[in-house]
Amino acid sequence: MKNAPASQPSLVLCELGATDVAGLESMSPFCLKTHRTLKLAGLRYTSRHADRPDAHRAYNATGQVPVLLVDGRPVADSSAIVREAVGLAPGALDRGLDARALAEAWLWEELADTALNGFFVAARWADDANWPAVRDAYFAAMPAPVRAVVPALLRRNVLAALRARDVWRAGPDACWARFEALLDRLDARAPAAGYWLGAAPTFADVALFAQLHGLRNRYTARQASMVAARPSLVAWLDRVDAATRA
Ligand SMILES: N[C@@H](CCC(=O)N[C@@H](CS)C(=O)NCC(=O)O)C(=O)O
Repeated sequence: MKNAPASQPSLVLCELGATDVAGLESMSPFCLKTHRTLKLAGLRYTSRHADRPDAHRAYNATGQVPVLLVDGRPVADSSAIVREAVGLAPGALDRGLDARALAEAWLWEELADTALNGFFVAARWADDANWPAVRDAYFAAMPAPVRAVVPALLRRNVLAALRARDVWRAGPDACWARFEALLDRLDARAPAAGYWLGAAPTFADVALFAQLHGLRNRYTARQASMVAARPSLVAWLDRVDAATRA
């Protein structure tokens, strides 16, 4: 905990359950981003798990996770949590960044949370090859009669949202061609050594990592192999993983 501030408030991360994937703290990329942000910042925290995101609605009117309770005060939205963590552990998440690089770090964070996340959601919910395993993992706790109906209805809503986001509107082939083109550019941009914006990892690394690393498991095997085909990107992802895991 080399970055740990001398004293810190109590931090409770309201999130979903643990996963059955080794080294993956959450199936939610935004919760994964929050775990790795807090770890990189050297901040101690505990988790409060729930089966559904809206179980934490008392702390976040949108019904989404993550929410971080800071001495009991709810901070909802992973980007707001990053800003909070930057304030709690000065320098730990934006080390070495001047004003221009700091602005760029937020732009990368935005790309991760919006563009990359669209493909992430499509991989989990829209890709027919992945859906059966994703459905079984997400809805295992649901009673069988409800499980026969509700996941399909939720999937229909998520697909409608993905079409509205222009992720799925032109169909699967166009979606995955765009994803591969984006991966190619990220692979070409990935640093040969060090981290996305320099020698030290920053919140930009963590945000990009969360949306890409969260795909590198059996639930999204097709997209995992797309990422695996980009060696510079994979080497950087592994460095970020090592730097933010402890
Ligand atoms: N902008 C939010 C997005 C959070 C988000 O999409 N969380 C998902 C889980 S990965 C969720 O709660 N989904 C349920 C919903 O949107 O109703 C953030 O950065 O925290």
